[in-house]
Amino acid sequence: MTETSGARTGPSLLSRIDHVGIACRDLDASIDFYVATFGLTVAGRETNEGQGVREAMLRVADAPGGASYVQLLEPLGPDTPVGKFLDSRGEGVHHIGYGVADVAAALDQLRADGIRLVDERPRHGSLGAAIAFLHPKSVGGVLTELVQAAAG
Ligand code: V0V
Ligand code: CO
Repeated sequence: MTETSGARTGPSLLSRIDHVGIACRDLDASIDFYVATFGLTVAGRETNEGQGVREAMLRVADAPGGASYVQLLEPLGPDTPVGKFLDSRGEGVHHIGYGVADVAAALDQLRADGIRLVDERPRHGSLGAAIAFLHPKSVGGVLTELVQAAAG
C-alpha cells in the first residue's frame, strides 16, 4: 500500500460504491445467472473497444447519489486487461468502481499524494460515465476505478 503524505482533510474523495466489476468468460451466461439467481435487471450493455470489453451493468439498488451495479466483463481478446486477468486468475472480482464528484479533480489529488494512476485523464465508461483507474499495486492489490456518473 502506498504511503500518503498525511491525513486527508475535508470530505471523502469517494462518495459511494458505483459498481463491482466481475470478470467472466461468457457474458450472456453470466447475465442469465445474475438475473435468474438474484433477480437483477440489466441497465445497459455496451462494447468498449478502448477498454477491451463487452460488458453489462445490472442494477442492484437505487440511492440518492446514484444507483449501484454489478458490472459483468467479458474480454474482447486475450491481450486485454480482462483477458490477461482471466488467464492468470480465472473468473472473479476484477475491480471496484467508486463514485466521485469530479474524476479529473480526484486524479489531481491522488497524483499529488503519490498514488500510481493507470489513467492520467478520464476515459469513457459505461452508462455515459467518466472513469479512471488507479493501479492495483498502489491500492493494496485492488484495481480501483473512479466513476463520475453521467449528469442526470
Ligand atoms: C492485474 N493485476 C491485478 C489486476 N490486474 N491486481 C488486482 N486486480 C486486477 N484486476 C496485477 C497482476 O496480478 C500483476 O501482479 C500486475 O498487476 C501486472 O499484471 P499484468 O497481467 O502484467 O497486467 P498489466 O500490467 O498489463 O495491466 C494491469 C493493469 C490493467 C491494472 C494496468 O489491467 C489495466 O490497465 N486495467 C485498467 C483497465 C481495465 O481493467 N479495463 C477493463 C474494465 P504481479 O503478478 O506482478 O504481482 S472496463 C470498465 O470497468 C468500464 C468500461 C466501466 O466501468 O465503465
Ligand atoms: Co468498471
